[in-house]
Amino acid sequence: MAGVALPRVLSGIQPTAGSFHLGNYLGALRQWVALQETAQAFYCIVDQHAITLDWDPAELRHDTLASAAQLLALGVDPARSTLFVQSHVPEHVQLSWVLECIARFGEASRMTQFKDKSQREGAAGSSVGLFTYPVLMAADILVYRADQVPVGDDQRQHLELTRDLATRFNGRFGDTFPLPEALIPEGAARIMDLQSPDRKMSKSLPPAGCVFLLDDPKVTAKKIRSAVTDTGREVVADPVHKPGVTNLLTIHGALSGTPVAELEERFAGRGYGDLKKELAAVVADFVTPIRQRTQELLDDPAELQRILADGAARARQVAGRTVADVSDKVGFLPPAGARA
Ligand code: ATP
Ligand code: LTN
Repeated sequence: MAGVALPRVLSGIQPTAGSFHLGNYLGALRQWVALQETAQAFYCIVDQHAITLDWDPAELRHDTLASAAQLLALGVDPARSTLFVQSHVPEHVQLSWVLECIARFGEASRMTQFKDKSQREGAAGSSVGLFTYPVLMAADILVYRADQVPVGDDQRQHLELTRDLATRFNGRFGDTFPLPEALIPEGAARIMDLQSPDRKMSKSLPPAGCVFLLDDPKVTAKKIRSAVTDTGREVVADPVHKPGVTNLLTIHGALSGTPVAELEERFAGRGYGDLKKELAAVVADFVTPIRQRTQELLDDPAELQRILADGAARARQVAGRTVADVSDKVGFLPPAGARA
């Protein structure tokens, strides 16, 4: 690879629960780990995005550390990737302000995630931060001039906004940002809730439908046993008529590395109960070492903080250069004594 620059990758995850779930892992985090081999990766725990909905400060602090521990346990390697906390790198917010001033109110209003997440309080009662959330996400990406962004399917629209903002900035101020591409996995881009298979698995829905990585495997087995399945008895993938069974097959296939067609053959003539039992075992095998490693890492919070501080220092070097360039291009007067 001598002489060939590695693509730059950035992604983020919110520390909004004590544990990540299978949707996060299969939709995004699994790609984070794989991409370390072929890219220069920046991975960010987006605590500033986590305060766009109501939050508890003590929980946020705990969940930020627990997120770092899980990412390391899943295989993010701080020697190869830059792992850090968003609020430790103030350049994200600095760039975000500039992008807010070139983003249009109309385009931000079209974001479907805002429409979904503002449903509870209504648009009028939601925070302005929830509204501008996608612009901060664009800044997370563009401040590293990232080429690729591994995310689940629900983030497609935010990536399009990011590309639109980058294009507009480049058009007005000269070539500054590459246009980042979303890397969305085939097959497992949208893992569905076990209780409501028409909705994506999410920590904001009731926990019965969400398989958390740090759940005790006995709890997970129960959630899988109670998963909503469909009428009929055949174990076949059919997203329209059998969304529940299809989701279980997708999770099994993605975790065990078995093509869904092969699973259908294996379960021919057997019922949903057999599929659920086997899936519970597959999930238990996967989470057991991760739960253990996460706990070991959480037992030494000082070491976790050291890894995050080191990551933030490395991230700031790159982000600082972008903000200096952007500040110059948009006409901010440099403070006296600042180095050119
Ligand atoms: P919430 O559902 O509460 O909004 P979240 O579970 O989506 O939160 P995020 O931090 O917003 O968590 O997402 C982290 C990553 O996980 C993103 O790349 C997102 O696309 C991906 N992701 C989240 N849920 C799923 C899912 N059900 N299937 C596939 N990918 C998902
Ligand atoms: N918006 C994303 C989380 C997120 C992100 C990012 C993902 C914040 N900043 C930058 C990729 C790149 C979400 O809700 N899942």
